[in-house]
Amino acid sequence: MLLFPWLLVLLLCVVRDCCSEVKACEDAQKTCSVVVCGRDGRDGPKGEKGDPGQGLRGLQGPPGKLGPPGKTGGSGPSGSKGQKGERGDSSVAESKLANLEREIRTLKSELNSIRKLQGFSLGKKSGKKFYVTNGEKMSFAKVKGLCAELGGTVATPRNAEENKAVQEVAKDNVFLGITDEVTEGQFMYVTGGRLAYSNWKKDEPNDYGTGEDCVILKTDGTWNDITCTAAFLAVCEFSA
Ligand code: MAN
Ligand code: CA
Ligand code: CA
Repeated sequence: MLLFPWLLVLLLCVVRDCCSEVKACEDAQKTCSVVVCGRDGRDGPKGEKGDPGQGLRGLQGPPGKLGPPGKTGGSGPSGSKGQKGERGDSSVAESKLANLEREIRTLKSELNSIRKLQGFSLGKKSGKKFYVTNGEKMSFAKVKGLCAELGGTVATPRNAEENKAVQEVAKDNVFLGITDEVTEGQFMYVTGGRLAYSNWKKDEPNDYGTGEDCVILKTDGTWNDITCTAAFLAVCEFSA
């Protein structure tokens, strides 16, 4: 009979342990998807990977290096139309312009008449040179300057016909646009180029005395080399 109370105590202990394990197992089932309960059971299979933790993230690193420039984008849409500008004084400018145009037309017409009259008075012929004199005598340098000022050159006959034309314009000895100033004995046109025609008087050119580098057309139509500083008639040449 003494054995009975001990067995009873042992039985109570087993029941209590069993109940506490069942309680723990029930708690675990609330948080875990798979819980294998049982006393001294084997380890269950590995659970699925959990969601990322909620712990503190590391500090943000420094910004990376600048990337290569991107491609130029297409042009954007055109902007909206601007406001209407203030009224200009174009009407004033337009009337001034119209007046100037009228004046230019009148001047052109007058210039044309003057040119015709001048050509007529000089016996100007189309495609031919014409020669003009002011009747004054001066050094070769002055003749050259005067003719250039008038938009012409010093009279330079390049054939017998032109030589005759200069002779008729001038009733005195005339400087021609020919010198041997560059190379002694080698007469050239002052406008450039070697002599293509000449009408030297007998025994000329002779570079007489201290030297003669300019040329005159004498009244008889022949040429003589003469000093450039002497004064002779100025005759200028223009292309018709
Ligand atoms: C003067 C000048 C010279 C010319 C001789 C001719 O001295 O006109 O240029 O050569 O006469 O005798
Ligand atoms: Ca000479
Ligand atoms: Ca001479």
